[in-house]
Amino acid sequence: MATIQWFPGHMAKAIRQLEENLHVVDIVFELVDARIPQSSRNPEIERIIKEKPHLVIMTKSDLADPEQTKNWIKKFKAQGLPAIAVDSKANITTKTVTRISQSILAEKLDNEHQKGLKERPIRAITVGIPNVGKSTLLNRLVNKRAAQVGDRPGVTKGQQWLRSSSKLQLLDTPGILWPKFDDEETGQALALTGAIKDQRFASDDVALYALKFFRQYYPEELQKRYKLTEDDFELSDVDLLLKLTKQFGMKDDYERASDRLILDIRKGKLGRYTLNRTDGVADE
Ligand SMILES: Nc1nc2c(ncn2[C@@H]2O[C@H](COP(=O)(O)OP(=O)(O)O)[C@@H](O)[C@H]2O)c(=O)[nH]1
Ligand SMILES: [Mg+2]
Repeated sequence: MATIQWFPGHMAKAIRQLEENLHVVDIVFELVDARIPQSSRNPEIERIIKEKPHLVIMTKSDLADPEQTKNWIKKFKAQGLPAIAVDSKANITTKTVTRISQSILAEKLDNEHQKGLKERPIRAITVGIPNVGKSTLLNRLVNKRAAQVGDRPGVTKGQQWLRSSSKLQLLDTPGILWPKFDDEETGQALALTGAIKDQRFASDDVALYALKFFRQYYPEELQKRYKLTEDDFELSDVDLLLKLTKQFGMKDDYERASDRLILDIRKGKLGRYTLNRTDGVADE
């Protein structure tokens, strides 16, 4: 996938499209990466979707630290935001998403029922930054049948509703949000998980960030994977990276070694991890 360059014009257009689509849905599924529930959020989202019911779906939870995921769900709830964690590859995901959507919208659906309106499926749109897992979740929810259930007035031309079940249908075009990375740590967290591929983030900087992070939060995984000794843990991050470079048989090519370390982490070779720690997030 080509890197998306976000220019103000792109952003404005994406927001406009999303705002149009909001008129035809009952609920917004905001996708965030469970490993970086804060860094993968676009801070504008709440302002854009306003009063529309809103469910935070933490994707890739199979890669995230389960304890942290639980805490994140609590944190979102404390902010008045219902949140769930999913693995989009798992079958159960469709049922989970449908059930929680029904419970969030229970009052609205009940009211419609009281008024004698016919039962109808919940209409939803997925939104999120590139690579957060929008297409994967959509495919899971529509079970690849990608059933088109016809045009509806107000839907941007060319868009279709995809049927998930008799209870849920989704717009086929997700809303794309841009990541915001004006502080270094957010940028590095996005780069380490593969959310952004941007030359502004040099591999060795990302690798050093990763080493520092894993030494602090998951030292055993780091030790196991690279057979580190106690002395290795006394080294500076830079010296540890140089040691790993030699260990990988890459002489002094620490950039290549950085790429290897980053790939190992993305693939989960160092276990499940959450980069945005709940203990570091201020309660709101
Ligand atoms: N492990 C895991 N990988 C996922 C999950 N959801 C998406 N992915 C992977 O994340 C990458 C980006 O997913 P994609 O759906 O294309 O993201 P999009 O750009 O938001 O549409 C792909 O390699 C997916 O296989 C998930 O729940 N678990
Ligand atoms: Mg996609």
